[in-house]
Amino acid sequence: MIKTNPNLLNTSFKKEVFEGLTSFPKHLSSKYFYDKKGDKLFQDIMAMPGYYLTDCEFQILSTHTETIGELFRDRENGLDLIELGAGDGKKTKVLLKYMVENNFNFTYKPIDISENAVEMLSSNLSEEMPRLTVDAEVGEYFEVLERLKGFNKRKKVIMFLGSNIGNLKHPKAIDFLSKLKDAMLPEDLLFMGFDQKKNPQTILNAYNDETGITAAFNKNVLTRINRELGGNFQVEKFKHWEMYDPENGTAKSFLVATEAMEVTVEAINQTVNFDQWETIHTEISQKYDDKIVSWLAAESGLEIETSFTDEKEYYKNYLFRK
Ligand code: AVI
Repeated sequence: MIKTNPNLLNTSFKKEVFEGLTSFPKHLSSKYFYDKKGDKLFQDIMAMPGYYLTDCEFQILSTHTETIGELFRDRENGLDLIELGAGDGKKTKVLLKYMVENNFNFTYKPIDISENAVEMLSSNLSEEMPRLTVDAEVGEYFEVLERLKGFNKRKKVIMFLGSNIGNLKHPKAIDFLSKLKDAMLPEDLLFMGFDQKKNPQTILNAYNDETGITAAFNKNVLTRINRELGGNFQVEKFKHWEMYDPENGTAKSFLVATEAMEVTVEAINQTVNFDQWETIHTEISQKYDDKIVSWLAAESGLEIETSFTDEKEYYKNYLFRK
């Protein structure tokens, strides 16, 4: 059984779309990329050769499975392995398999904002790993964090992979990490992926593929507004634009209006005007180095216990304690 919070999404979607489209400059949150179509597009992104993040993290988890697994283990009372933003769980399965085969006493608790992703993962896991205990939940991270506090009966290991933290600006990331810290006990662990700074061209290529998958993913927020909030965006009149600032490590995605237009969104009772070349900022994908991660950890009251990287040192997984 998957638990869903009924008052999720629709009201906050409406509110945030109103706020974002009536601001200057305009913005929309990337968390609204993810509906059924957006989930599928993100799967396709993860399979693109240029989107190196997935392969790098998969390589880290596959190379260091035993070391990571044994750091997680509690032989006395077992543990709850809580994964935020679990997605399709492809990378986590390597660890789960090790833990099941080595008789860990644990429950896997995947949490994702996408009901569709959580359902697919749960049914897939029950087929692939029938001995695994899965207790899945649909929810937004910040709201789920509150509930994590009630989870204090045995060791918790919280996982947040995919450099999902990179979709938050630093102040929000610190807020998020601080809330995770508040939900943790001294024996609990936090295991997170952080995409690293690297050749700016490699980063730009990852977010600007020639096949147009990332563009379609970015534009999916407009398609959702059309369908769910009665909008009439002419999606093809927007151009996906990516930029990367190597100084601060921030990649930014935009939708740029290729001509002046008027868009109506019924649910928010608004007609929104676009000048030609006006932008909607939709996503940040922050890139890190050890200094930035240490700073984020210190600001949030966390300590880095250890870290793991891939062959090319494109990506790192850090293990934190409070
Ligand atoms: C989910 N998140 C970490 C991805 C990223 O790299 O920022 C989303 C994404 N956006 C474009 N490509 C992938």
